[in-house]
Formats: sequence, C-alpha cells, structure tokens
Amino acid sequence: MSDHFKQQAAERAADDVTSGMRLGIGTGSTAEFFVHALAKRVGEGLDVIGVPTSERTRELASGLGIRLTTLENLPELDLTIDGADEFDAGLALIKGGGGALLREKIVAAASGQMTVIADSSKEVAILGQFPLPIEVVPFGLQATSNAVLSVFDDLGLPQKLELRGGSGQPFVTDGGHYILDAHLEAIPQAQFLANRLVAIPGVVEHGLFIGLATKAYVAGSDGVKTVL
Ligand code: ABF
Repeated sequence: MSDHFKQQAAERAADDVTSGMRLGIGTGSTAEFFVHALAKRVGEGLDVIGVPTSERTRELASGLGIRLTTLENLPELDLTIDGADEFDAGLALIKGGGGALLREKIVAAASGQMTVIADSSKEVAILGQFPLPIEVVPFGLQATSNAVLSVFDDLGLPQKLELRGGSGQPFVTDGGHYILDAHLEAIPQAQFLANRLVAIPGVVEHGLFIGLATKAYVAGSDGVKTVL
C-alpha cells in the first residue's frame, strides 16, 4: 500500500515540473517513482535538465532518457524533489536512511525550492523515531563517535550510536564516508542538535534538513495533501 502512496505523491510532484526547469533529483524508492513519472513526461516533450543526488539515481534517470548534468556544471537549481524518512509539521526532515544525505543536502541547498514526496507514515509530531544518520570521515572514527556521544549527553539524548553496516564491513557513502545511525527516539531541539553536530571536526553532515523543504506532497488513504 505504501508503494502506491509513494507513487501518488511522486506523480503529483512530477505535475509541477515545467519545461526549462533545472531539477535536483532525489534518491530512494519514492524518488524512483518520481524519476519514472518525470521520464514519462520527458517522453511526451517536457524539456528539463536534472542533477541526481546519487549514483543510483544517475543510473536510473539516464537509463530512462532524462537529460542530466552535475552540480559543478549547473550550480543553481530551480526545484529539488526528494523523499524523506520523517518530516514534521514545519517541514523539518530526517533524511539519509538510503545513505545519500550529503549529496541530497548539497543539492537541496542549491535549489530555490524543495518538494518532499512521501507517504503519510513519514509524518511525525516530533522527529527522532527514525534513527538520525550522521555522515563521518573514516579517519578518527572512534574519536568522532565519542564527540557525538558527548553532544547527546549534553542534550540529555540517548547514547545509542551504530556504525551502519557494522565494523566488519561498514557502509560507504558515495563520498567515501561512513554513517553513524543515532537512535534518539525524539529530538526536541533539532536546530540546536544540528548546530552542535556540524561543529564536530569528523562530522561531514547529518540527516536533519531544517529550513530546506518548501513543500511536501503526502499521500495516504485520504488522497494527496499538500503541506506548505
Ligand atoms: C532518500 O531516500 C533519503 O534521504 C531517505 O532516507 C530515503 C527515503 O526513502 P524511501 O523513499 O525509499 O522511503 O530520500
């Protein structure tokens, strides 16, 4: 059922795209529905250019005939359309469950608008049930983990941090980094936590997207609603 809702939200977002747009194209299963919907419109004559947020999305979109470039070549975008792991009423997000958060955030920040596409299960009153991904450089992993845990301690948050993939074979991002997943349960001071995390030298980025999304299409049994 959730796949059907993801597809509905994705198709609604594809309807917003007009010829001439410079698009950021997200990652994940909802974003993949968007890529398919966009490719259909491109086949019908829509003329857009896209910057993918992951190698996975690049392969899918280029295979479907969507014209792509890089953010190097096109550093200003009109609209990014991407999924999320959680979002709240103010359109603060947790992203990064799929491991592409760094490129996703760079692309979203380079876009005038960002539309989130999601099924209604992603909507939460307070962020944090979904583990918060924190992308870190492999060098000094333990020291960085300790610094992150110390921030959690200061903020009264649970000290539960897991290296994605495990220490035997850590998951490696498109940027060559590792991901620590923080099981925080609830993040009452998301902006404050975000500020503290980016101040840690080994932290490259984190999955809190605050002030980036401008709209969400959320699909559920009542249809597709717009959150602004
Ligand atoms: C990307 O894909 C990620 O930031 C987020 O982690 C994930 C959402 O996945 P899905 O659309 O498969 O639920 O948007």
